[in-house]
Amino acid sequence: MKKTFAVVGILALLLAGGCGDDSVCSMTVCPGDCNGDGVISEEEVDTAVAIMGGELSLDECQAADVDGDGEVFGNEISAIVEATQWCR
Ligand SMILES: [Ca+2]
Ligand SMILES: [Ca+2]
Repeated sequence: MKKTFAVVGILALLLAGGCGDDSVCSMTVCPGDCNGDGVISEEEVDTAVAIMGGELSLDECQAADVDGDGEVFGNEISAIVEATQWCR
């Protein structure tokens, strides 16, 4: 049983683009999709990076905070950038 779960987990990671075992990479919705249209635009990636850098407030794009802890970190940017591959 446990082995089955492990295989499913590995497959899910491969499908997600090999994001590692980070929790933010297991999102099923598009992380960083500020306007919720199902597509992550370059602009939305830029917005997420700007929020991480403190140039913009998280209010500009709540979706950039993938794990919902109130801050945007590099791993979340990575998850958003990877998600641009399948959220489009
Ligand atoms: Ca969008
Ligand atoms: Ca966060």
